[in-house]
Amino acid sequence: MDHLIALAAEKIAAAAHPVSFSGAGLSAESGIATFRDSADKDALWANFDPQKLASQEGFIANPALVIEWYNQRRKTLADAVPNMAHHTLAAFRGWTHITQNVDNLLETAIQESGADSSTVLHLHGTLLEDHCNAGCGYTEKVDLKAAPSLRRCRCGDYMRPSVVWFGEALPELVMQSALHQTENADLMLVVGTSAQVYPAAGLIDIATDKGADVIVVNTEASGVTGANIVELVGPAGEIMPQLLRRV
Ligand code: BJW
Ligand code: ZN
Repeated sequence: MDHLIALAAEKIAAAAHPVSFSGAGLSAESGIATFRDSADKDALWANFDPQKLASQEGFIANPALVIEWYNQRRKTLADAVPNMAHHTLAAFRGWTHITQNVDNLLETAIQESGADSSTVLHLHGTLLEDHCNAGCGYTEKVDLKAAPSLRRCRCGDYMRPSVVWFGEALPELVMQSALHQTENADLMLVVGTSAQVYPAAGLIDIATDKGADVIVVNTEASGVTGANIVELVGPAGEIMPQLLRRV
């Protein structure tokens, strides 16, 4: 493992346009449940049906249930703090951070380090905001500790979390920016994602296909090999600080 960390650190130090691409595993050590980590007994999709809770059909069938489920997750997030993996990404100054996560822990870590957190691109939206389900354009910031129950927008339709459900398009400008950054990247650090959900996971394919170095940090080995891929197996909160020390 030590030689792999050294190799990955060498690649990071040499990169001119590095980006990170993260998923739920990045926030797992902050107490935020993953979706489909087989080692995580609290993994969300092991205990809840994604079609009922993270789809337009599910919301229409039982909007109050969906809002209450998101509000529970918001309460957990309100008490969570960034872990060493977030702090390590924050220390990589000048990077673009593409994330599938709907929490704000990476921004918090970046702000705590004194840097500008607008470099974080949220492909699947955020728990910190609601918008009108009819798409009238109305949005509201949400207090994580006191998120409102099911309520209506001023246009009459329901308000909902500003996250991307299955079957919905990713925010267009964010996706465009992530694509642009990935196409220009010479290194992608992939942290804590099962890379099963598209189009987000397609960014890893783009980076790999164009010959960028790809460093994967995950508790489970993916088995993917290639000349440009370095896989670091273990908890991100332990591996990432080791990487940083070597860069
Ligand atoms: C650690 C660790 C530690 C643990 N350290 N590592 C068939 C084939 C291909 C595609 C499709 C298909 N059928 C349907 C689709 C499309 C669908 C899709 O990809 N489905 C797949 C599941 C098959 N995609 C969509 O529907 C997307 N939209 C779309 O395609 O739109 C088309 C369209 C175009 C134009 C107009 C209209 C429509 C939208 C996808 C939205 C995903 N939404 C969610 C929920 C967000 C809201 C919420 O939070 O509730 O996003 S689902 C969930 O998965 C969430 C995540 O961001 C996303 C990715 O999960 P992630 O982050 O990878 O987490 P896990 O749990 O899967 O993995 C964690 C990893 O961490 C594991 O590998 C662990 O080992 C590791 N780990 N602890 C390091 N400490
Ligand atoms: Zn509205």
